[in-house]
Amino acid sequence: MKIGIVCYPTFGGSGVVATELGIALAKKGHKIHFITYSQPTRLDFFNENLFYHEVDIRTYPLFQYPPYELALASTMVNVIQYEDLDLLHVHYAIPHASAAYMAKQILKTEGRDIPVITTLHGTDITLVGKDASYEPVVTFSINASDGVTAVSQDLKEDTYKHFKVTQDIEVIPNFIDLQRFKKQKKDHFKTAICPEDEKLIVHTSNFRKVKRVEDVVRIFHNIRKKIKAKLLFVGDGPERNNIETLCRELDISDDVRFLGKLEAVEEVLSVADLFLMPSEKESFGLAALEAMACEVPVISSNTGGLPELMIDGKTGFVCNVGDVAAMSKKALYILDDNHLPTFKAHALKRAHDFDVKNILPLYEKYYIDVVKRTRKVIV
Ligand code: GMT
Repeated sequence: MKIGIVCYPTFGGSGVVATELGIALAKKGHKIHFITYSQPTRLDFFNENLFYHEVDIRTYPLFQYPPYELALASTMVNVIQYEDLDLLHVHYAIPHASAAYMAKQILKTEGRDIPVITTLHGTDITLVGKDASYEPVVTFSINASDGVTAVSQDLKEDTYKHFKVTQDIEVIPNFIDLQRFKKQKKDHFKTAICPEDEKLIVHTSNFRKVKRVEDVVRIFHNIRKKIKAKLLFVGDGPERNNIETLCRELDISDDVRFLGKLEAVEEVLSVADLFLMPSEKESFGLAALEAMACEVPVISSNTGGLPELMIDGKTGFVCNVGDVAAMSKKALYILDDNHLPTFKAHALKRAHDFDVKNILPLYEKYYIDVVKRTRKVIV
């Protein structure tokens, strides 16, 4: 098939999932056209089936806000027409689903009905989307899509709870490329970070409030009272300064390192003993799955789709949001050398359930179903 993929090209989970999906589809022979405002982070190599179309946003002194959605819709129209796409798959409802609706209507006037699939990723529903400033457009554009998927059952239920959605929502969970995300031999890195064989704890995120990064610091502080440990932060974002201040106040800065927006996160995960994800809300928790694929057990909150990914007591533990005491106690249990190898093995085993090989066919089948039920050409 010839498929257009629209996403945020940055480090966020939705952009990662969209890019990895496009790459996996291209490897199976589909022609994949990415339409974004800059090159997606993980799209940094040549493949004959992968194409990239940059949205050109022209500004003008009159525009206090450049009209990105219009530029995006126009690029969609051009790519769909000139590349003769069979399907448009947009990731993250705002503003991709509404821009897709506009593109679809424009193309209808020219006799083409392009099927549009919207994948909901989480914050487009649970945070930003349900805000009154976006809600009517989000509701409308979800209902106007030809197909809608959500990355967890919880997100599907949240969508029905917060929006008057009449569409069926198909749950297709996120996935992982186990060729890339696997434990690599990085002993030199472990020795450099943990010269005294300390246990290594890792957190990766965009450091937004919703991630509760402060809980990560407090859990680590409790762990370190009992055993030798180091904490690595991967990523960056608005909470970074507060977190650094808290580390100083708790006098743990020497054991905490901020690595910034690392692309090769799997190298860090390869030497980690525990991953912390205490989020307020998490529709799926892709970063936790990446950790599990690298044989790292996870302590997470019990919010959103995390209980669908984690197996409590096996792949790690699932605790109430904000229960730092329980998370600290359970972290120490996992990090005990008598327990750690079993948790690591269970984490890897669970990650295999989300192997791209298992999930990709679900998308392909869904694409075919949606294309079949959408008339391609209006006569
Ligand atoms: O977590 C974020 O703030 C980024 C956000 C995004 O849209 O990129 O992530 C969401 O989508 C990911 C991919 O489907 C999910 O794994 C994350 O759980 C989800 N984040 C939230 O629900 C907060």
